[in-house]
Amino acid sequence: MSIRKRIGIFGGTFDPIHQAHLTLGEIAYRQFGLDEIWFMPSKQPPHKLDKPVSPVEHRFAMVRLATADTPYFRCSGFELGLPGKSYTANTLTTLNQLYPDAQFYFIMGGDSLFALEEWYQPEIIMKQAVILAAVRENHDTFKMQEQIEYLSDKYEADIRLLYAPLMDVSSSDIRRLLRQGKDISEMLCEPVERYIRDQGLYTDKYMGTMAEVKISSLPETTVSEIASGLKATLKPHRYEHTLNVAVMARQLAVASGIDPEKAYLAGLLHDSAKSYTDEELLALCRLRNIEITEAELRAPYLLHAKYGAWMAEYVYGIDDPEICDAIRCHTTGAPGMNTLEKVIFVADYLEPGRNQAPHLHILRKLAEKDLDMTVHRILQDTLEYLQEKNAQIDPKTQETYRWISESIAEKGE
Ligand code: DGI
Ligand code: FE
Ligand code: FE
Repeated sequence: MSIRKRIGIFGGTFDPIHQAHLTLGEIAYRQFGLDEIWFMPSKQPPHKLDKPVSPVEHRFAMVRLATADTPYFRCSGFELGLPGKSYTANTLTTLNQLYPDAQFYFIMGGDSLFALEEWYQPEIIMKQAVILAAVRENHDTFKMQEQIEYLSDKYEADIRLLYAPLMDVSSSDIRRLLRQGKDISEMLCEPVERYIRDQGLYTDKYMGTMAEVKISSLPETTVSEIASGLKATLKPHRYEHTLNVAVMARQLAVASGIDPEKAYLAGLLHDSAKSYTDEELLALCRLRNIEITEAELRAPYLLHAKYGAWMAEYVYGIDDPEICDAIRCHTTGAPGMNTLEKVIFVADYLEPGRNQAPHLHILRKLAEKDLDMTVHRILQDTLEYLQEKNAQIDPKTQETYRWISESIAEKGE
């Protein structure tokens, strides 16, 4: 029997996260023998004056503080990293794609069971996760049992009741009490309470300026979320390679006068699809309508570059096409490749953990001085290596080699 990791997903606005949230997570963890609970703050909803929601940076920071001391709790920016509007069905589908060895348990309020059919693609939600419906311990659950039976029959859903103690705490109460200057220390964990005080959240003054608060993306947390996503999916040596490529790409970018942080992100994500087998890569590319060339059909591992570009955009929420392009051509190169693409191509080959290829020492010195020459030499060595191995050579690798040879010759004239 395979041992699947059991992960509870607890999404919400968490404005702010409070004791009842944490208790519910704790109970789910115990009652269902889960391995981890991921608290997932939701994206910023469109700004509404009557229902203001604190900026996602604050909500995320509070969840991070509240989960820090419990080893099986995790603050996850997964949903924040997905493009477009958040739908539970999409989030769960993507989670299952990214963590094929996990069984997800989706935590929701019991009352929501009666509205679940109106959610976006309820059949997908119920297929992708076990549903844990929270009910108060002493609550009469007869109606709910009926609804569970109905949904289970109709959707082949696996729905279980999550018995939570009666706790009279809600985020809106907490916000109101804070505005009135009341003591709410019982309802929040200490670091969250301190954070709210330090940042002056939920005071009248703060609510009054909500409209001006800039809703920024989360650069640092995005990077750390990407890194933890990669760490969870890649083998340790591959993850280390990824970090090495990111760091080296950043250095090369500085030397070449392009944006170092962009290079870092591209380096970080370039091999994100490396955890898939050849069969999986073929299947996933077909699923996403990604074109598969003859060469890729014969050597499907080449597809990790294209599929990695897809994952960067749709799984990790990278909306910069240049980053995705650099990932897409990192294995074969591409005629006409730009500086960022060259930087990733070179860093991938030369990062300090690599020790198999010939001429590494010379090439590492050359890379800081002449990027084009380095790309040229790497392609030369790669083609030689592939010929020796009698491997199928992707015409794109050859085209890139011809192109870079010509462009160096032109430069020399
Ligand atoms: O994913 P990495 O191992 O970090 O590096 P990569 O994406 O550059 O992949 C390296 C492998 O890809 C290496 O074994 C050489 C191979 N490769 C590069 N160009 C071609 C190629 N394999 C085939 N079949 N055809 C190519 O044109
Ligand atoms: Fe690669
Ligand atoms: Fe690589």
